[in-house]
Amino acid sequence: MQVYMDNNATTMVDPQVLEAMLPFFSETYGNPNSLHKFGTASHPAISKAIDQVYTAINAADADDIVFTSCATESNNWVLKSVWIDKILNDDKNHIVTTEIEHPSVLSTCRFLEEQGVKVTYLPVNEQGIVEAHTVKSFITEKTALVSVMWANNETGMIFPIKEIGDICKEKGVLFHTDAVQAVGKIPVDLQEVHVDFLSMSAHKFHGPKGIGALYIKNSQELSPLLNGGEHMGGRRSGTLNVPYIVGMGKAIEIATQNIEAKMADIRAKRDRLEDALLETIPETMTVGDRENRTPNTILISIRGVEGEGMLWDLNNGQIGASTGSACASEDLEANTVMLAIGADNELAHTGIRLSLSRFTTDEEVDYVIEHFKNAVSRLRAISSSYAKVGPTKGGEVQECELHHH
Ligand code: 7TS
Repeated sequence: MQVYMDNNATTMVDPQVLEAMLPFFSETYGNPNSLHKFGTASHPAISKAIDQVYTAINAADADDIVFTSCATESNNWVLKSVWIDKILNDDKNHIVTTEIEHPSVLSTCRFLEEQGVKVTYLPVNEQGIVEAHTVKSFITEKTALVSVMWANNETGMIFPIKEIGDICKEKGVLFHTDAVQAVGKIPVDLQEVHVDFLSMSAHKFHGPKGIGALYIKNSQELSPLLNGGEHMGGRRSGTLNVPYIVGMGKAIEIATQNIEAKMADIRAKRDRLEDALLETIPETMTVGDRENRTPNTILISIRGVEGEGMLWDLNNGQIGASTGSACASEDLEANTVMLAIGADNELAHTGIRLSLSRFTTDEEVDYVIEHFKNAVSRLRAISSSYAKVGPTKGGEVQECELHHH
């Protein structure tokens, strides 16, 4: 048995999505900008995909959606273009974000700091989120943009986006949210929530990699990141990737259809897995209230067990998991989100992220529970830090600064 439990890193392409994409490689392959039939033949499929995307997030208008190559591009676009439009060409100089954004936001902010922009990185509370009043207290006259993720990739914790959106609207500050981990996992309704810019990525909801989108409220002014041949109305140049656009449309439609039922199903499996691990393995804890987490995510910490050792053991057992985000897993650093929420350095080296999908089965959950328990026993038996400290409280789950169940 092989079990993929790393769906926050990427997901498998749904076979129905692949099927929808296939005709657009070698049959309907014309450049949509061409005036002949080969080109125009793809127009209905592109329009349909745009409709599928804007409907899925309940945006007001098809014109509010622009396809990009990935969420990294969408995030770079918003941050760099707000810098150009509002900071270089206006009198603002400040961006508010959080300490635990994805690197595509954080490293862009660091780049902007080198250009002289002031950036506030808000710390998260012990639940791993930033509260709306904290955001409010850091907005000044000079603030051009607030950028706060909808849900965190490592913990699954959901940020108070509605409240933050209301504050930004009231203060007249642009609001961007990286909703990569929210779209397709939890309801995202842009009639309920005020957002100026929202980033998303198809490969997180069973679409292909290398295609994303940016929602731009009321298709407002935002300088292009890529200048070129006036594709997408000049907002994002580059020949449209028709098969991937079609795939993204199909994927978001499927992911958001009956989302409540899909969520309940994944949540039931996730909770069963989480309960089993917490109940049967002493001194483990998970980060953040379940009710306020995306229903597929667990970030579990196992005292005395290095995350990398655990990943290696799981990998030997044909289980794919992560210590945090795959983007950062090449360096053996402590989990930054766990540090941010107040874990000590030792605990922050023990985080394992398990992320399920709608394709995860009960048999897979059973297999992971069994293998996980055995892996922890094996690794604790050879762990110097665990031997030194030893099981505390006679093997009871230990109280500590992190939340546990
Ligand atoms: N934003 C968030 C919140 C993400 O989780 C990711 C990918 C991205 C942006 C980048 O998206 P892309 O379309 O450019 O690929 N996150 C992860 C992860 O958690 N583990 O591997 C990749």
